[in-house]
Amino acid sequence: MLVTVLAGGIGGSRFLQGVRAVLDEHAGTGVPRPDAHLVAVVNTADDITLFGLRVSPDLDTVMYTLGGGSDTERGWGRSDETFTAKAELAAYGAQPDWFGLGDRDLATHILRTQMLAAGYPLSQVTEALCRRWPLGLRLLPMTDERVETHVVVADEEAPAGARAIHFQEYWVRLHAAPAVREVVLVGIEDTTPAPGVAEAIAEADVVLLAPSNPVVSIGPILAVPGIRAALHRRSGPVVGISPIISGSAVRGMADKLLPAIGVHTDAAAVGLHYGARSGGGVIDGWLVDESDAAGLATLEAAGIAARAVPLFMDDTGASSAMAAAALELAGSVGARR
Ligand code: FO1
Repeated sequence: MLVTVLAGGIGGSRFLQGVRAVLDEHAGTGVPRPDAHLVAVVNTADDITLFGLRVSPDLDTVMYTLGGGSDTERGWGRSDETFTAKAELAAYGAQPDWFGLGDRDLATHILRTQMLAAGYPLSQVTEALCRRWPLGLRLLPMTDERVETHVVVADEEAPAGARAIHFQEYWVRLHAAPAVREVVLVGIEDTTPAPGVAEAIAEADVVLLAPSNPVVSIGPILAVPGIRAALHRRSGPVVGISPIISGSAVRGMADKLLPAIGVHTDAAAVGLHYGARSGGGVIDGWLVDESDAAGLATLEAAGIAARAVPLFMDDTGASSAMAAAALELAGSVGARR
């Protein structure tokens, strides 16, 4: 059974751990499923160049989390991390000093930058880095081409009263506090799906949209020319999981930026935003938390099969149960006519 998951970083990684656990064994028997394959197509629009190094936060978060090398408390970066190099850079007054570049993490960025400079595409760099980490899944960047999410925030001093900043500055330095006028995916129109992505979407028995940020994690993946069409064309089901529980984000700041695209911070509203495949959207099914069951009728009326299940991912057991519920919903939606 092949499952392809479109995912962002932290929320996506927790969900992928659940999907991997469910695919690794027939429900609870402990017997590994030999035919199970899992592919993660991960957002790269968070990527940033710092001190000449190319950093891919979502790819690294999935790689470290699924590979067992992440700091589970922070949710990003390496376990047993130190920040000596970061402190040294700050001592020189070097900017930016607001992004947590860990000493262990630097090894990943140095190798990625070296391989990119040698001409290897991001997908081959990712494949090489993943050889160190036993992921139990295939990790694909959504595209090999460069794309960056920038957000436009109000700024009295700026000429138009607004300025564009890199997503990481908005997310990390400004803690997603400023009101965002617009989210811009710089370069997205010149991207193509990375090798293996279109096939992973076409051939999967099930495609899942992880409970990641719909604007800055799932949104960029859907915006890569060709990926929406691949989702439309596939015969098997596409099922999404709401990143919003009773009006707020499950983890991190998945609710942030929804106002910038005019979507209410509500589980059903996000499902309607993705839209039913029968109506030109990208999903057939949508999982909401039990506390959001009131939205089920609206989703069904829009052609989206909807279920209300516990969606709080406080441990791998919880995310396994969510993954199982998503696969079950996919089974009941079945192949499109
Ligand atoms: N997130 C933070 O809130 N603060 C940081 O200093 C930070 C550093 C960082 C370094 C490497 C990396 O791979 C991720 C890092 N993140 C940090 C997380 C990252 O900004 C976000 O998780 C994603 O970009 C959004 O999903």
